[in-house]
Amino acid sequence: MSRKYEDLTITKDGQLLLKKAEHDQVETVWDRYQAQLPQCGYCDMGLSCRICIMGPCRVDPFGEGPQQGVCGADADIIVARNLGRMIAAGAASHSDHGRDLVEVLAEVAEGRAPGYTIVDEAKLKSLAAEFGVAVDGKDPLQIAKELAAAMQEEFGTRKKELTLLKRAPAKRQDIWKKLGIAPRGIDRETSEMMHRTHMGVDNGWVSLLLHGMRNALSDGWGGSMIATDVSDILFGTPKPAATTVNVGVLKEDQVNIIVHGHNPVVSEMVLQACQSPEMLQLASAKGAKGINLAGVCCTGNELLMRHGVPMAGNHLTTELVLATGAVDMMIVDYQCIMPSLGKVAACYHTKMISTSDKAHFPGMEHREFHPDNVADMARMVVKEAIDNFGRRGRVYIPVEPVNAIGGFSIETIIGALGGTPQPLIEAIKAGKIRGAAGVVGCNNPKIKQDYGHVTLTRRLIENDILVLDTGCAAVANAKAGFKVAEAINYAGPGLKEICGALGIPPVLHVGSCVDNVRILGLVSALANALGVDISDLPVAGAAPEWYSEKAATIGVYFVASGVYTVLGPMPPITGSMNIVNLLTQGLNDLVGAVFAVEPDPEKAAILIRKHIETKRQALGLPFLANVG
Ligand code: BF8
Ligand code: SF4
Repeated sequence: MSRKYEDLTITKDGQLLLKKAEHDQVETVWDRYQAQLPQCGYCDMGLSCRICIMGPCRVDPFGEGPQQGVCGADADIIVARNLGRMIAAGAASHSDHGRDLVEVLAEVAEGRAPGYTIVDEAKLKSLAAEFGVAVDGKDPLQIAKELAAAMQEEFGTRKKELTLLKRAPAKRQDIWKKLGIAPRGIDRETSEMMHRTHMGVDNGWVSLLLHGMRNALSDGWGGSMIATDVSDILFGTPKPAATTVNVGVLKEDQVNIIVHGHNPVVSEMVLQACQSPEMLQLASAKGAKGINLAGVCCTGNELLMRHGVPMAGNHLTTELVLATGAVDMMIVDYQCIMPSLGKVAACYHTKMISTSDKAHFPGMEHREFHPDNVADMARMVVKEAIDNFGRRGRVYIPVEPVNAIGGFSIETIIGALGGTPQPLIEAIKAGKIRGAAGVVGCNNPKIKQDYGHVTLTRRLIENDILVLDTGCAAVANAKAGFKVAEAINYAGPGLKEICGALGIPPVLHVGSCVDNVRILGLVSALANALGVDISDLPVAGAAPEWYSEKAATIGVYFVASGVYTVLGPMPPITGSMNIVNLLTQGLNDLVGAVFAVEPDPEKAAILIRKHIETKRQALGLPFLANVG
């Protein structure tokens, strides 16, 4: 295929490795995307339904063909049901990840998870207190046992509401109660969404979307929040640490192991194994200068945040990183792992290992990791990676890595501010920082890789808007060089002054996708300090290149929490103008925030800046009347 690599990705490593992949006749996500064009217009608009076997059905958007499915569902019902199921899948993914961590915590408490410990005891205790678990006089393992049991309860039916909703400002909690969307149980809301969207249950597009918000909130203030907090308890609450990013983090003279996926349960143990003297000795005996563990996607982000482990790339780089020929092993857990990876790896010497009982892939060897065997399994696979080092062919690592700082948990951000959000509030009030934006989410071959994230972020910081980022957006911004102290030179004068004084970059890496809840934590702290609701703050969210169901769920819980959110790619909703209008306008009356869709990041930046100035004006703060 003849094409310009510059049209597919803004990254130098991506462009060079795409060329290499083409030379090696390796098919990538961009080739497969091309082969799918034109994609189905009905599906694109959300107008096709395959929920039952009277179908599949579709509604004609031009009014000429059928306007109802076999069951009688019209465009509004079909679009709402499809969106509802998308939200349910996203919530289920994050929340199941959270459940896996709670199970590890329970096993640690019982002494059945050798290798894991309680790293952040203070967080264990504060979380236990939130869940009503008495901590005085108890040893940490006993607290962990009771906390894990209390958290497991959250997943089922609690009848009232999730414990962590209390972290939201009181005004926000009231809105959820009034609308009847305060989530009751993490699994319950997902399960109810699947029920409601079965043929012949909920056929009200408004009630379906309201439940969609309840379902998404069960992730944001439930499953994902638990995932982040329990990860911090088990592996440490992140602190700023230097790291490096892009494919250049691979080392020609070392054993390169890549971890991919989301749950740090496996990758943390792989890291320990890579650092063990026994493995380092083995590597040296095989002629390697060391063992270089690097990450991609969110498992990578988890390790980057807590240990400064280098990051080889984000979603669309996951195949290309293998095309370097330098990866001796890729170890995957779950989510966002393209099923093509085994096939790509087969063109090189890379050994592919899948580790989760719930995630199997073609072309990978399956080694199931469980809490009781994980330390042994980690050593075993690292040893295999070392053995594989000698099988390498020619290696192509075409770029130098870029420096970055990660590890901005909310505790760290507040700590950097001197222990209270007040200095940030003062800077916002004075207009030195106009506001803050969360830039989050994926890569998607429909958008030039990283262009959306990097362009939007550049425009925001230029205009004195502090950016917090997560997931693949965070990796994109790190590759672009926005995460070093010197990056204040990209920022506007006010943001430059504040970040310069604090010694932090203008773009703060707050973690993986489940860590978007850290952003919820920060906006709650700001709102509480100001005595307002989240929807009153000069803040916004953006997912400029999103692709996944999880990202859809994050967007919905951001909006339902009061954060105006701009999506790059259009969700499959344009088949129902009722739904488009509700999501982009009507929700303002219900939750005080809406979605906007704007694939052009230059224009998305203007939308966000306008929104932030409007909120500043409403708060009685100095505002700019003419933006854009
Ligand atoms: O959870 S940002 S492509 S890796 S879904 Fe996936 Fe999207 Fe990346 Fe992380 Ni999040
Ligand atoms: Fe068709 Fe209705 Fe079945 Fe959907 S639920 S496939 S619209 S009959």
